Amino acid sequence: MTASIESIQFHGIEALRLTAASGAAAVVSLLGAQVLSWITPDGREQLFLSDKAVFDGSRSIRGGVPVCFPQFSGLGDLPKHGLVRQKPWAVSEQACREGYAMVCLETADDEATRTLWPHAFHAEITVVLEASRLDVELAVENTGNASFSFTGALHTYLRVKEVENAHLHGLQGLEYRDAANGNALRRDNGEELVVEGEVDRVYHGVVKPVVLTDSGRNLTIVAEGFPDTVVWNPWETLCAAMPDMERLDFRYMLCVEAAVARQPVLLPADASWFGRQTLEAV
Ligand code: TA6
Repeated sequence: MTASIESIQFHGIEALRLTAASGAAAVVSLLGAQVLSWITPDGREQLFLSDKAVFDGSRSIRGGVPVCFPQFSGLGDLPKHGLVRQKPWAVSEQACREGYAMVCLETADDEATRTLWPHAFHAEITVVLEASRLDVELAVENTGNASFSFTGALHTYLRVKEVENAHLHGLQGLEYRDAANGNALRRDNGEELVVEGEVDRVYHGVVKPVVLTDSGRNLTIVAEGFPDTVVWNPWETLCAAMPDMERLDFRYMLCVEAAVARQPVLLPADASWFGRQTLEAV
């Protein structure tokens, strides 16, 4: 099998399907530059995508890897998670080489973004699919003539068979902001994180890989350029209140997000920044 990229319609929107020589496949939508599916060579879907997700651009697509920029969550006055989740992005590059497939999508400031955030920027998402591995990279360039600062995230929704049986390793000893408990600053003393209720944590200074173990599957999650890792599961009550989630969907998802949240990035004019999240099924 050779690697390939084809244009497809996915839930009625424009998207690209990437296939790697290993048999792995991924779908990336132009709306939001969002990875919506990632299937490893064993045929297993690794990402959660809600059956009630909305694809008409009126809200962000619930699942996959939403891109949050220039604001993570409610860390500022902008709409939650920033300005680019519901934006149409354009394909700027695509290539298949030596068994892997790669696409780049780009967007920039426009009248709508400048009304809310008066800065000139260029943003690019690069997705590389290779063997059992998926890389998603966000690059931001300040194309204006004054500095700006931003926060952001790759808000990855991982699919799990049963969240209570999933274990996250690699966060022990780290400090986190507990958004589910009044934003208290705490330290994680547990050997592993098992989700048994609402979890909404921003872990700081994550340098080691985080490993998700779930029904016989190990997924290694490595971030570069993103110093924070967010772990989110809305649990029963919040999930039931979300119009684009099924009542029991909280059991089948766990967000492990590569984020820059605690310390915003200060980007001078003409400067660039990038951050990457690498997921690898092992
Ligand atoms: O990243 C975690 C978080 O900020 C949670 O607080 C939760 O609200 C989630 O993102 C989803 O946000 P959304 O705007 O997509 O509903």
